[in-house]
Amino acid sequence: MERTFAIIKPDAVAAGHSGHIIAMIEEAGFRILAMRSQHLTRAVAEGFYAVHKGKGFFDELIEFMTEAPVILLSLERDNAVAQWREVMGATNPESAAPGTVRKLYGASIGRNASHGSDSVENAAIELNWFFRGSELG
Ligand code: FUP
Repeated sequence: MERTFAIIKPDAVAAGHSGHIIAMIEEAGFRILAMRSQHLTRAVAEGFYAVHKGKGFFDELIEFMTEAPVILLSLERDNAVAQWREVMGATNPESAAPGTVRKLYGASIGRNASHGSDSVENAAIELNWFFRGSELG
């Protein structure tokens, strides 16, 4: 079993798509270990995306991620990191496969409806950034 970290981003939550995205997660065989809604502060969003600090899209990314509440999830299944990235689709919704979260609900590379960790190592870091050990079981 493997764990990954997911965010249903402000655009998808505000548009009322979180229910369907959670259903997609469950239909793809993930167990939801932890889940909550949170309106990210600038400090939390900047810390989470620290790796992108200095890039041209950073300020826009932080504005977007703090504009409305998100849903944070800890997900478990075999090969969870790669499997969730497959359900999400490519970063840019234009290139995402049909039926993926980003194809269905993303508007642009910036406003792309969801986040997923890109490695098992980063999943552990990101889960620890948002959840207490006692919440993760
Ligand atoms: P991903 O792992 O698919 O979330 O993509 P990245 O880690 O490359 O990017 C993180 C977030 O930065 C994306 F979800 C959206 C934003 N981004 C942009 O806005 N423009 C870019 O050119 C690249 C990323």
